[in-house]
Amino acid sequence: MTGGGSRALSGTPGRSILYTPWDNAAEWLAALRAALPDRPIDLWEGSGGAPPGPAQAADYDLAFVWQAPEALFEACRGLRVVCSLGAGSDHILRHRAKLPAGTAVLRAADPLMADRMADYVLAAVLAFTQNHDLYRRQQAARVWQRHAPRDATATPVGLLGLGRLGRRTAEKLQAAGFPVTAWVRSQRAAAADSAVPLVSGEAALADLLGRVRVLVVLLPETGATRGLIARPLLDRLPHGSLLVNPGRGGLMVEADVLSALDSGRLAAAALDVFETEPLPPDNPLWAHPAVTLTPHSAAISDPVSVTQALAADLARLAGGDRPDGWVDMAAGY
Ligand code: NDP
Ligand code: OXD
Repeated sequence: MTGGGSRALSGTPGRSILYTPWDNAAEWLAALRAALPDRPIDLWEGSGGAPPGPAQAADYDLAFVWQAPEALFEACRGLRVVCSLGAGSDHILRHRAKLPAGTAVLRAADPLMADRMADYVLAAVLAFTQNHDLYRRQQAARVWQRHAPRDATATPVGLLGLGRLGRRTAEKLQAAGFPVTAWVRSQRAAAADSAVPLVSGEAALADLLGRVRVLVVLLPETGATRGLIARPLLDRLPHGSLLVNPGRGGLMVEADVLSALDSGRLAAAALDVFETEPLPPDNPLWAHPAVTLTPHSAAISDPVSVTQALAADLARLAGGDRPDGWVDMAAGY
């Protein structure tokens, strides 16, 4: 299972390269050096490092990246393991043709990130059931008028994806009283997760959509999920539903989400991810009154917590065990 990755990481540690477009590259470097004290780690150009020469680039066997440029994968021909600084791996897999054969891809399997995501979703769902948007508008107009909340037990939630983040999210929603049903690719998790009813397949998804009031999207973006959140699917939701998408922008057709909002099919949408990020200033989602928009910040990666999770997974990989953040290249997540 671990293939070239486990061979590469046993024996003398090689050099590693770090690429992050975020403004805290120094924090990431310090966290990685603390978590992997035996490994020399350099910063790629653009993260504050100097451009490596071709010989130096070929020396890197391990990369830590978020949204790295293609040039990094073209130059680093000795890579055996590529680690995502986030939970998603799509930003690496889009360069898969450039990865040396047998390269292992790991993503951050960090419990703190799962908690952050669960809090983001719970906050969005509670804002909907507690009429926060309506009261904010009333406050601006100095209107004193009460509205009954939607009770949690009467607000069924459909959760697309029950992976590491989805599981924690389901737990927090259930603890708050929301009935949750999850849609997954296979039924293989069913036995291990009797606490959350699971469905899979297109017919079950169509049926689920008719029964929920809130749709939460926590899927990876793959060939099978891209563009899924589009008009045919949204039209199955009851009028006045809530869409929460912290999964990926490419999962939804933005024009369809806008038209579902305008028609009232969706009463509100909490969106954290977009087809183009940063979201262009002229995108109509910015100004839509029923949209709560955040800048891909639902589960921000914490440098210390993420690097500790990755270091633990690299040790598993070196020992021949399956890492928690193992990415199945065939499945695409
Ligand atoms: P996992 O890989 O752990 O889980 C993915 C889930 O999606 C699994 O339950 C899987 O089903 C399901 N799935 C995948 N493909 C399909 C399909 N074709 N049909 C139905 N279900 C499918 O992911 P995580 O929970 O860790 O994260 C989910 C996503 O959240 C990430 O991929 C990333 O895009 C996004 N994310 C966003 C962040 C943000 O700040 N906005 C932060 C971190 C992640 P099965 O159980 O059968 O395998
Ligand atoms: C992601 C992340 O995968 O921020 O989106 O970790």
